[in-house]
Amino acid sequence: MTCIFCHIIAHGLPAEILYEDEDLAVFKDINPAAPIHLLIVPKKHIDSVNALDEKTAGIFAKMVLAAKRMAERHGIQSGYRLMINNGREAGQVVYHLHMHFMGGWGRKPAKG
Ligand code: DGP
Repeated sequence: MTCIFCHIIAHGLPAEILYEDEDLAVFKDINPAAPIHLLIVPKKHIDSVNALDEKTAGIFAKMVLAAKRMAERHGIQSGYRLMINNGREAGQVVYHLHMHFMGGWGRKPAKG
């Protein structure tokens, strides 16, 4: 298994996993670009949006619903950003489909 996200999903590599079901895992991005930066990742290995087809595209709706749940859990329904990099020119680095969930800009930083 060479895919880093497959390793995380299989609990073979550490990650802060916030949510998991039979189809998806959600874990914190190791290099956050927002106060809350999560990755919403299908458990089945799919390289990218380019690799989706009629049979597998249903996962996309589940990813968006997971994002909605994460926004509710973090209390940031007022604003969050969902982003998918597809392909090298767009900056995709990890070739296991994932949606970036970013938000929390309006939150006060924790004290201490
Ligand atoms: P992208 O450019 O869309 O392929 O984004 C890949 C993201 O994955 C990037 O923001 C950093 C994150 N990432 C890479 N390796 C790891 C890792 O081992 N653990 C975690 N939690 N995130 C990772």
